[in-house]
Amino acid sequence: MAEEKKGFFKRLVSGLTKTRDNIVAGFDSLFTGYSTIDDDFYEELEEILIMGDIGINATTAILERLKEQVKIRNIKDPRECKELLIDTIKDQMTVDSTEYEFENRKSVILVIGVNGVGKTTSVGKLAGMLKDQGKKVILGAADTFRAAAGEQLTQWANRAGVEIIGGQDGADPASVVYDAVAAAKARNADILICDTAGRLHNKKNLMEELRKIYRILEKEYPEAYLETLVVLDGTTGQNALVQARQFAEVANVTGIILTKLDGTAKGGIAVAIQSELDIPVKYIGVGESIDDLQKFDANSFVDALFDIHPEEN
Ligand SMILES: Nc1nc2c(ncn2[C@@H]2O[C@H](COP(=O)(O)OP(=O)(O)OP(=O)(O)O)[C@@H](O)[C@H]2O)c(=O)[nH]1
Ligand SMILES: [Mg+2]
Repeated sequence: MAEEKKGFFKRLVSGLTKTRDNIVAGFDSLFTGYSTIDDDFYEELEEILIMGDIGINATTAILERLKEQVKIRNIKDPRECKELLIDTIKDQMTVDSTEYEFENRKSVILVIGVNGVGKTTSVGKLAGMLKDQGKKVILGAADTFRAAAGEQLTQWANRAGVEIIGGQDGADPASVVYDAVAAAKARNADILICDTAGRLHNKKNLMEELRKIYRILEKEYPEAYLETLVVLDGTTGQNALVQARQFAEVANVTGIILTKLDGTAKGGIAVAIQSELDIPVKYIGVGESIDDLQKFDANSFVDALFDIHPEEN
């Protein structure tokens, strides 16, 4: 690579440009356009938040909190509200560090989601990240449905420098998980990450498949902590919420990986997911290469959204 790749925060800032144009531009005219903080001001703010995919629950919570603080601090100038708003959004999105417990324990991460959202890519990136932390990682190629899914994951395993346990196309995904668990135990792996096939359109099959996988994990690997991450495509906006809800109905979803935040106008969905579903966004993806995934951090996400660190640009 001729030019050194930009840091993650910078990639996030540039990735969120369209989202920023979508939401934050409205804020700026709001904060400078009003001379007093009145009902009209709040109404316009509400509209901007909802139009920015932030969701009804989060919008309501953010507004309540803001109104309360404006009163307590006796703020009169709308311009003084901006920082308060930023802090309120951050509070709304903060993920407890205990949510990453699985990174420090013997665990299995099951990665699920609909077609093409970035499951396999995220599994590869996650493997690279955890390996860099000194963990022994094994991948389970439990997508035996789509042709060449195993090959794609093998390439990621090579990039990350981790071992992969694969099945043949058409094999039973649960039997791949069985083999992967046996390998994880034999090699004393810290983390087993299982890729799965993307298909929600057939809910009954998916439920059946997940139930079988969970049963194997429970029986063969009870000592491992189980983390189920749903991958959502950040460019799909409200649709991502619908998908997350559907997966939460069939699996014990413990977190979200939100991908493709590079170049979407709908990044506000990251705020919505947490408050609408009460499931934390644990990782975000901002590109197609191995270092384009990071733990979600509310502070840097909101700072990137508002482009708060101009000195780093
Ligand atoms: N720009 C961008 N592209 C991404 C990101 N994550 C994944 N992709 C791309 O999205 C496409 C689909 O990614 P996959 O990882 O194959 O998705 P999948 O969910 O495993 O797909 P299926 O297994 O077919 O259901 C690929 O072209 C990836 O490179 C991201 O964060 N940003
Ligand atoms: Mg895949």
